Amino acid sequence: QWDINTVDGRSVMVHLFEWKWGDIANECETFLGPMGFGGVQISPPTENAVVGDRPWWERYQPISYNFVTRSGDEAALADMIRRCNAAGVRIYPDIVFNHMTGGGSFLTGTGGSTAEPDNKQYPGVPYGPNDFNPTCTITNYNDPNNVRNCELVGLKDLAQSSEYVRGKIRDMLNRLIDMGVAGFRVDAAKHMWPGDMQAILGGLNNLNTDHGFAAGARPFIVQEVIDLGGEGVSHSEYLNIGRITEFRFSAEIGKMFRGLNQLKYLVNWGEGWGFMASGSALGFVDNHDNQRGHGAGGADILTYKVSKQYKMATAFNLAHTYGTPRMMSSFAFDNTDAGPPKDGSGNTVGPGFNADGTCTNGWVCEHRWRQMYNMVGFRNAVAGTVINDWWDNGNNQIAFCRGDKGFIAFNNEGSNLNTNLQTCLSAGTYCDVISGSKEGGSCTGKSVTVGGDGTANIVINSDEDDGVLAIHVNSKL
Ligand code: AAO
Repeated sequence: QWDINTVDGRSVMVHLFEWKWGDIANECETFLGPMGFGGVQISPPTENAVVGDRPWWERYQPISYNFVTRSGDEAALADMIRRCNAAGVRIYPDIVFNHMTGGGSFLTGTGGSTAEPDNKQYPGVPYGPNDFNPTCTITNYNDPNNVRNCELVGLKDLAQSSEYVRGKIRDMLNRLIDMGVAGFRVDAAKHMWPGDMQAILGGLNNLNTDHGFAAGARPFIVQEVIDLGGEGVSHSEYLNIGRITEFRFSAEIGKMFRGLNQLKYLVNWGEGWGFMASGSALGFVDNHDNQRGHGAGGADILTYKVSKQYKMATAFNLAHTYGTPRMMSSFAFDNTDAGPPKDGSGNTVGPGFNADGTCTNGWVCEHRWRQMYNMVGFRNAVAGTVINDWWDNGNNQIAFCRGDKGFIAFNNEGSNLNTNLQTCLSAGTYCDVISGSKEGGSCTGKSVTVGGDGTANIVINSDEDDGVLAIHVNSKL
């Protein structure tokens, strides 16, 4: 439940937030597979309540366990999972089972199911009043009972202690496993009792061998537990269930590359910073909540809007050994409630693509930025190595090797980096995969010449588009 179950040689998950299933299937075949991505976190597949102006967060208001949302119906979901698996890209649905939708006397869902939240009636599952905890509101994050037995922002709180409720949730997850998913993000895990989650998740099927998973493989689990310390619920209560979102990673990496901390302190990034053990953690720069001020992390979180620092932070995440990394891929927004680009009927309008591969129609597609997808290649190339030959200038210029397979340097200072550094690579000329790509036999960006002693002159000027330089065995010219 800690292994992301990627195919050999791949390791990076990208969250294609609010993408439609058909678009993800195409993306797996034409881009993610060829670029070496390991998997995709998808938005919740279960039917949700339709909310007024179609905010993104309506997806977190389940109305039934039918697989029909603005991303597509069950047939499209199954087709996407099959095509992505065939392209070597795994699928991890975001799953909401802490609660059902709140918000009114009568609501209709994206698949036509109805609900009476005020009466706790959800005939589409079906759930009735006895399947929920008594009504109360989460008001005190220091009180685990309040956090787990009361309603998060008015969302009706399911009683996962009930065998009936556990069975309904387990059946829904098993349907997805049988369709070929590789695991799940468990939404609002902090708001459920670990024992109840264990009871539900322990009963899941093994992954479906028809989709290329090893016999006996268990679904990957990443639990959303926001724990920046000092609250009544600790992430440590969830360590035996699966991985956990390390929110301190997101908060601290944001401060770091915003210049509120010095890069030299990254030397012991990870457990050395008091983070949870690497094997328990999912590391991320931003997520769909904190990129827009929801959840935790505040104003220091880096997003696509601060692109130079964001690319540096992402490159660091992908170059580092701590945790399993997840990359965010967004639609552009100013209004923090705004849902994905839509047509006059409220249907999601998926991305189009420019000649250079970047996205149109209001989609940011960070994962299609050269600096991002080339770091996926870097991470795949250095798999199995450790971090060695750390260098820093005492401030905000750092560099390190990944065994004899890769080398990366960062400059977050107002002055240039221009130094001879040990790259740990064999002699030759390498293409910096940040400023360009290796195409045919040549490099569209900066070239780095490594001498027989492994050293090279590394230059990152402070006025360059990117404050990072990365070379690896597969970028040798
Ligand atoms: C919407 C409306 C509501 C309405 C509701 C029902 O916005 O006004 O009442 O519908 O009709 C998403 C949106 C919500 C939305 C919801 C349902 O974010 O705005 O409500 O869909 O449509 C907590 C949870 C965490 C949750 C996070 C947003 O612990 O699980 O809030 N994230 C997930 C999803 C998220 C989704 C849901 C859960 C619900 O990723 O997209 O909500 O399915 C503290 C606690 C955190 C807590 C935050 C925010 O954090 O520690 O656990 O997160 O507060 O309440 C510093 C502290 C940090 C603190 C933070 C904020 O950073 O260090 O600990 O400040 O105070």
